[in-house]
Amino acid sequence: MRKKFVAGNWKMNKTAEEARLLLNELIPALEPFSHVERAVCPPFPYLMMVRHMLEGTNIGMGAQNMHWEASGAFTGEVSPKMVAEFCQYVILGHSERRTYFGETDETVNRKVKSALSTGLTPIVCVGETLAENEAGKTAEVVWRQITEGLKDLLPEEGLKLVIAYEPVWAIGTGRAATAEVAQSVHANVVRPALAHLFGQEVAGQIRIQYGGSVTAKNAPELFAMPDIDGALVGGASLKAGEFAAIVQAA
Ligand code: G2H
Repeated sequence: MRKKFVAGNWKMNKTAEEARLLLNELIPALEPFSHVERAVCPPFPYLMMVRHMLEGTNIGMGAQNMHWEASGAFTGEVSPKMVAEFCQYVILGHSERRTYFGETDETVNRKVKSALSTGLTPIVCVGETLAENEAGKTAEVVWRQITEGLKDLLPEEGLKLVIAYEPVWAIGTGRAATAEVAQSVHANVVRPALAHLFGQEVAGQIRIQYGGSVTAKNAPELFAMPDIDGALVGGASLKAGEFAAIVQAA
């Protein structure tokens, strides 16, 4: 049985004060739903503050990115160890990182390996663009992102992963994939690619989140699907009531 996992990706939003106010509302709102694994992923400067605020709760925290190297002359970067001092999770390979910051399957692979060896749980994002979708290339693109991004991992490492299927055309557009479309990609592409890498048994235990315009309205339908094991939520995670309603639906 895969425990549902809902994570809020705040992206580059909120001042420190706004983040504090959001959490003051969010923590009690999420408290009752401990049957769902839940986490927030704030911007780097707020990780320490949010860690303090989450103390004594069972709400987790993730970073939105990290470098693969342990330390060194990498101005502006944050190491896996720095992330692991505060976080349990790290989002890797988000499409915004791939589109605007040149991340590739190869850099995602390096980051995934570093995250795992530092004890972090990577949330690895995959998903096709609109043009790829319209060209009928969804399966090919997602298969490649998974098999290349997770290359050379052992099955026991595979077990520690979370995958987020986020079709790029659905991100921040208000146009979420239908539950049937997301279920079909999860069941027919993502899980078989994981089985190809790690075997059927491990693949059956890895959580696959859906991401892309998830709201309190569409969450129940999405979570009713057998291979949708939670969500990576962007815009709707910036409002306490809406994010709590999404968690409640899981
Ligand atoms: C996809 C998602 C969160 P949104 O990027 O990762 O964002 O829910 O705003 O589409």
